[in-house]
Amino acid sequence: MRREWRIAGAGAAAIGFGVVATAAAKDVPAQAHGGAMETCEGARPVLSVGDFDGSGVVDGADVEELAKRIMRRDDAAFFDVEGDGDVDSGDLLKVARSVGAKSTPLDQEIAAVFRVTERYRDIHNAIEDGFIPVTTSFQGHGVHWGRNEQIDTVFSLTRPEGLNYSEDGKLLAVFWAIKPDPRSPELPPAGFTGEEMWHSHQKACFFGYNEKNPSYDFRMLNFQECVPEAECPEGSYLEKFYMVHLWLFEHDPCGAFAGTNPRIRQGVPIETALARCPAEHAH
Ligand SMILES: [Ca+2]
Ligand SMILES: [Ca+2]
Repeated sequence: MRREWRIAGAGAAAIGFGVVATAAAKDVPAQAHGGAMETCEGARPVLSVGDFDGSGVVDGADVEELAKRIMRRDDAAFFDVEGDGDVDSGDLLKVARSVGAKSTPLDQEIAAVFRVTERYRDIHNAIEDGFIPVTTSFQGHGVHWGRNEQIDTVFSLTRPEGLNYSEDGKLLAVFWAIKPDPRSPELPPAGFTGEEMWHSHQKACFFGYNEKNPSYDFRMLNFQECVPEAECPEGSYLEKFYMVHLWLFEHDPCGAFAGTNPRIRQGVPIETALARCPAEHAH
């Protein structure tokens, strides 16, 4: 288990991330409008009420937890019940006023995901659990990290397939990637309760992905859709998969399950992943 820790802790990768982050943030113009980087307005909190522990109701424990987070200057979008991009006294007031309010099944599912993924805010824990970078850094996404194993047709709420990190290793989101069920390949997985937010990727090639000898440098990786299987290195090709993000850590003004996050400006334009697709292909 310590093998991968050693790679991550070796210094080169971690220092490299920081350098790239600075350069990319300066040099790459932000795409503020249209396409994958649309601008969104209005408050869209992750949770409908501040039942952070998923007990079913907003209670004193939730107020106390939020107060602690504010003291620690924790900025996880999960705690931003106002959905305005900050975790502050406004959120605390809102939660304190809503004590007694019941959370939805979706709120409780999201809280369960937060409980199991918060430890990945330390990227070394992700590496220890077998996550490796699988794409380069994309605007609106960051770097996708996946578990070093084959994805399957099963949605597991508390065992997500992947994590989105910024170029300098800040956890942004959690994602699930699921192969189509052969019995109903045109339908996305059932997933969360009462949400339709899956998108699909076709003929996807993860260039540079090497399950046995992974690279921890996202700059060595690329991801493209609409690639003929014969042109994709063995073990790096997926005919089709469904995917959904959950922006638990980096506030997404387009919603907790939005396909992209306009606040993530660093990285290459996501459109480059679709360069080989027919023009009508929508991300
Ligand atoms: Ca609670
Ligand atoms: Ca807030």
